[in-house]
Amino acid sequence: MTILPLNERAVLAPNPVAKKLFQLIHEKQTNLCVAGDVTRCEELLKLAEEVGSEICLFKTHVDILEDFSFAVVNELKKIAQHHQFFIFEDRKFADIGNTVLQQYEKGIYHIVDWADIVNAHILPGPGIIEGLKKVGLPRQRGLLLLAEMSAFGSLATGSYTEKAIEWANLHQDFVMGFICQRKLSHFPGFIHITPGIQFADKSDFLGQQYNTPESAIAKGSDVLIVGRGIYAAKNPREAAFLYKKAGWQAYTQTI
Ligand code: S5P
Repeated sequence: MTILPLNERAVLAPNPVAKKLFQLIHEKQTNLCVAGDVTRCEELLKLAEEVGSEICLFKTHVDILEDFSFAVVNELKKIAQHHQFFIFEDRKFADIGNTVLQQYEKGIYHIVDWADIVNAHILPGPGIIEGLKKVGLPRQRGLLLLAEMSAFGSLATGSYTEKAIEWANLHQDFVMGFICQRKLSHFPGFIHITPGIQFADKSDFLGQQYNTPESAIAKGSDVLIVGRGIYAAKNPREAAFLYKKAGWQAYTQTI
């Protein structure tokens, strides 16, 4: 199989964030996403600043921040602008269209105001995509569908995964790709983003299962999400550099 270069995939991507993300990965030469799963705003901003030069995406779980205030997202946006990366709020929406639309736009977090990318489970049916799209598309945002999960015993397999691909195809303007464990679609405009990455592939004893950067890329992933492998490392900046290097080298061997 021939894999198109990222700048050509940027041209083919219908979603505006996917387009910019492919181009950024190509120019910055990094397919690394750091999961900033820390619980204090100061730690989150410090981590973003430390790893910013090595990443294309910074993934947040804004609802685990114990001292959340809107200032943190404003600061994060400044860091993202300075270091050139996109912000992905890992909200994993999972309700009916009318509810997720409000969760995306309203509440404490006003996610659509600052997150370039969010993700959603497809369990409630295609209405979840339509609800999020109403709010996100006019703001030029992108949606990733959770087509597979990294955790042991995940039910997102088989026909469930197939449905995610089918509904993504119907909403290519807003759905930019998948959270998955391998390449799912041969449409080059979709991006495949894979969590559960560590150099030492093992488990965390709470169901998480890890692949190495090399094995995830060999299975067709485009972007690798690393959480504890980086933020829990003695030196997160150095760890991010090493994961970036491994991910990028593995990618360049595929083209
Ligand atoms: O299937 C999934 C989907 C996601 S988004 N498995 C995951 O682990 N994630 C997220 O990726 C998870 O919520 C966490 O933020 C990150 C993995 O963290 P790590 O510390 O295990 O690398």
